[in-house]
Amino acid sequence: MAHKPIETADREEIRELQAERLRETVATAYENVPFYRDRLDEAGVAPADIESVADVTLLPQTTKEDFRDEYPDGLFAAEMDEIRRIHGSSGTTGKPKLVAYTESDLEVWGEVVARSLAAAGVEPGATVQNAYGYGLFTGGHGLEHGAEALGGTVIPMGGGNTDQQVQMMVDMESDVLACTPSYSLYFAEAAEEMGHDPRELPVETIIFGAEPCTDPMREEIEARLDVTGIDIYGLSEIVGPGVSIECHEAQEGLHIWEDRFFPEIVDPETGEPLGEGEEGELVLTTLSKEALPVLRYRTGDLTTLYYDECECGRTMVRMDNVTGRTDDLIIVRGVNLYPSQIEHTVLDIEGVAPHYRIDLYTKDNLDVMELTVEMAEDATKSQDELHEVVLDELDAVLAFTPDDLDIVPPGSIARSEVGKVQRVFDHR
Ligand code: DLL
Repeated sequence: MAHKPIETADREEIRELQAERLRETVATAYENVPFYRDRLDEAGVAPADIESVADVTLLPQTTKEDFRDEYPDGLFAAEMDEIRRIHGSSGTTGKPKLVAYTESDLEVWGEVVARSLAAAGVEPGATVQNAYGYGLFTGGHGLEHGAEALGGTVIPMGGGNTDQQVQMMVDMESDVLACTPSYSLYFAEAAEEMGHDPRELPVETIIFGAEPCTDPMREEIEARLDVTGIDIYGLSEIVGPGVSIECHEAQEGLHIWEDRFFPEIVDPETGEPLGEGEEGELVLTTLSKEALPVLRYRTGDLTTLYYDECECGRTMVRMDNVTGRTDDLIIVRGVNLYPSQIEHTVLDIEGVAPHYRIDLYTKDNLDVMELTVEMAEDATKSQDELHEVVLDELDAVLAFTPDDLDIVPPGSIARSEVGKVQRVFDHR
């Protein structure tokens, strides 16, 4: 059931609300953020030019470089005395992108995460064990606030301490585990080592996000822990977790909370808008953020939007699961590939565990890929047999084979206990 009536409103009502909020957002950005005033002036667009949502395309786009250039607070639209919270996304290099929230922003964030949890089938009274990291990262605090706003009980475990997490889940009978997809597998392995059957643990729903999860990976998580796995998406620049989530009824695409975030899909090369059903880069505009209004943010995440009806009754647009980013693209010997394509193909093979790594090198001025794939505990094929099957499958599905393929025994690939998993190691 929808948490808020707007989730099932008709398109016209949604469009009207979006238009009203878009006008306010552009006006706030223009008045309070010199960066946006300059950009809008350069584009020759005045806030009064924005009438309907179709006018969003008149607005300049914002990139992650803009966040970096405006570090620390150049994009903030509120004074420090109105800002109640700062978060940041670490990134792998350089300074974090800092993001800010007023009291009202925190309330909206709590509301969209509460809505997300409700869509995931989590009910008030549920015990939510939160294994997302706390600190500058938005995962821990975001899920906590939303679960409390829904009327749940939060166990703020944060990342890591897995033995303690398993024990806590058993002792407190946690219904929900919130964590990255890779951590849920780590959690299952640790539980097994502690003598538990992961399928017998109390958890019924895993709210996973913050990193991509292909279908075979989801199937593995759901089977290993006998849970429903729900994909939640979000990013610090826009709010944190809670931009969109799968509904438990359909588990097919993530409903974007369109009354708060306006989505578009653009061609990643040209930045030009693409039509419904076309895959491209997700671009988001905040519709009610006070401290950090963001116009047309180039997320770098690749997906597709669908406006058709969903069996859950929600009318809010759905996006496909994000399995790739524009900057993930690997080009080896002229073949363009996303790591998720390799993951999808390899994990579909019987006898392969959901653990792999991709190493990229340069040899004699050419890019070279080494793929390491772990065998499942219950694999019936030998290492050599799996080697052949994996190569054949990659060739058949992707018309690609790595320069080097290593099939390694169960447990050989290092697991990540905290943060986001890294599977691609670029040594070039
Ligand atoms: O990862 C927010 C979050 C926390 C989302 C907890 C879900 C759960 P950032 O650290 O700013 O914020 O990273 C945002 O992570 O642009 C995507 O590339 C990726 N990402 C987030 N959720 C998903 C997902 C949080 N469900 C970046 N599937 C985004 C795939 C995701 N990628």
